Amino acid sequence: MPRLVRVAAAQLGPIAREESRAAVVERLLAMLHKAHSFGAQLVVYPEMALTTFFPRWVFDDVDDADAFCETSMPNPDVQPLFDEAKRLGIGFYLGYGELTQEEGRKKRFNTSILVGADGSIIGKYRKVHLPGRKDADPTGCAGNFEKRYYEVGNLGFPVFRAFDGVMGMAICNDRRWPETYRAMSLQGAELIMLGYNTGTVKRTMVGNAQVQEPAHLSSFHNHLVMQAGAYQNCCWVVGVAKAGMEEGVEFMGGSCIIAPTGDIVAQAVTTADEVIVADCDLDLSLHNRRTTFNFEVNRQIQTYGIITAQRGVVVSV
Ligand code: CDV
Repeated sequence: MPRLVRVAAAQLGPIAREESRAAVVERLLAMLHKAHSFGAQLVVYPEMALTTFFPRWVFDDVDDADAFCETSMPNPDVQPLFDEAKRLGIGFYLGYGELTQEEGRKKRFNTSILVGADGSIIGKYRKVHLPGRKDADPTGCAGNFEKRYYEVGNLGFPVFRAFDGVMGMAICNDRRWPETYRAMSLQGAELIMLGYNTGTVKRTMVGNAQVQEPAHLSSFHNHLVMQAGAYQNCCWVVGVAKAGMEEGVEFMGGSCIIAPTGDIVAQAVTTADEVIVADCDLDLSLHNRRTTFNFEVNRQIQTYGIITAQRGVVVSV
């Protein structure tokens, strides 16, 4: 009997700064209903799916970020999503900014949760690989200041037994790091959900000149890293965008569902609210897990120590 999970990727179009949580939740509900009409059992929403992507801005007072974060989950604004998903018997992944008190002080995390079909929170993940800068960028190239507002996630890369398999979560920039997928696949992850907010334009300074990355590369890299992560780790990857022109920044779409073969089996075609679905056979990974990527037989862990022993490159001559 194959372990089939019908998964929906619920891509969001832009969220304006003044758009209320209640209005956004209405949009999430509309997509939940569409996903239900497609027979989905699990819906994956993007990173920071309740508000605009505020870390594009440098607030002089970092505490201005609090207004974009949730102090409890569910809370009255989000409760309708929990209630309706439970009524329909659908689980979901939801990304949001989290504001919490830990170790006697205020902390913010870029967080996602996995909610079961019964409406209970199965697990939480806090983004590990925070991109961007802490301080304003005098060159004007930077468009992401997550390090200014968020702490590095302190929950590791946990996996959760749910939906007849082993589920993992990641958030946006995490998808570019092979360690993300491997840390979860070593715990048996069979399906990794990740939401993202990714600009289509990347600029850097070369000498005194601003240089722009060729336009096609951002969406190429988006799929490249997720397809490689899926294939090398024998797991499904569901990558879901917040897309379109949001507060003057163009976010890429390209939300997709990727099989353990590395194949994209469903892909969004718009940069607006859009639902795509795929039947994810969690047993599809078994062949590779037993052959090429039989970790137990083939990993040479005695040679990998450097990966956790040092952060950056050391060139010895
Ligand atoms: N939200 C993100 O994590 N965005 C990063 C950008 C800044 C590179 C990403 O990896 O898509």
